[in-house]
Amino acid sequence: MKEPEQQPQDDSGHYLALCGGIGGAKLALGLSHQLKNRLTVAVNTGDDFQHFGLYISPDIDTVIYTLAGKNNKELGWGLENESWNFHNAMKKLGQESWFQLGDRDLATHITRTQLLDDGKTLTEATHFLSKKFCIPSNIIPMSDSPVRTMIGLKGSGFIPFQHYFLREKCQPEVDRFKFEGAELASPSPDFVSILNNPQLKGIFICPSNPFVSIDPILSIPGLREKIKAHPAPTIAVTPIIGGQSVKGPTTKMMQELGMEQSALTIAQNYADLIDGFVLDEQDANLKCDIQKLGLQVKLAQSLMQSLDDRINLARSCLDFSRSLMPTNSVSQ
Ligand code: FO1
Repeated sequence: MKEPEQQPQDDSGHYLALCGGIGGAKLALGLSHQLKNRLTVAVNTGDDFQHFGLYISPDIDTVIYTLAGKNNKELGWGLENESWNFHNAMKKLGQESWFQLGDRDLATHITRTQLLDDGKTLTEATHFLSKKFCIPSNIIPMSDSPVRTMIGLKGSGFIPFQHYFLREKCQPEVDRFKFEGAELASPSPDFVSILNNPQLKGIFICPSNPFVSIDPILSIPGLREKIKAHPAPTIAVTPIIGGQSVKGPTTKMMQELGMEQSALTIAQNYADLIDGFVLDEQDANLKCDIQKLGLQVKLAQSLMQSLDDRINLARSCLDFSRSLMPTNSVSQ
């Protein structure tokens, strides 16, 4: 007989996770497993762009596919059991091939583009796709307005995120970032309502790249202040273990920006926003320095290789969050 699923002790209250792509989505999956419809995942849309006339929202796709258990486990992005006939046919026609669109994945982009062309918002399109993938948690874009992450190259100008990330394979040296359109953007409607919901019991910053996954979310006017002022604990989970990013260019960027490549730098980056920091057990030697920033620290096994790892880290985060909740607002 299947073991009954272990539930968090406190089964009321809602939680919010701020999330980028692959690394963040792993924790979002663990949280979704525990919280189901009591979780809202606000996703970075700074990577969004148009390709072959289609609106692509890479981090939303990664979060939807991951929470549906249908992500491509080898690639980390895209759908499982993918085929590449469209991509190969386009290549034969001499089309750009640095950004691969799988045959099954294409259905997502065509559907999203159609919904947007029909006048739906990105929130509505994301909701439609999440429901089709039977996801119980609420996945929302950070904003319905365009905010585009632009990467500043050393000694040169800015290029769009996907050009840096895939076409240039993160090779150029970076020295600044900007989030085009942020000043005119507002948080998506569900983002505003969850932050105004008295049932919101905890906010998590997933282990995503702080510069190009979380900062675009926090660049939306008023959000940082709203999160800061919220009584629910805000907890960041380290994307760095033993001085290395688990995936992606986080530590390469830190080095190019002249920052020490450690979890301590990440904690310093978020210090004015968060109450607690989840540090990998391997980095226990940094605990005191992070506490000196005025933060509570939880040591955890933060490398998420299996589904159990994702669920265990989510449980640690939820326990930590509950322990930081002001006593008079712990839900019954
Ligand atoms: N990542 C890659 O490494 N190569 C690709 O060709 C690629 C295509 C792609 C298509 C749709 C999609 O939703 C995501 C895709 N990604 C691809 C992932 C994505 O570009 C990045 O992982 C994120 O933007 C960074 O979080």
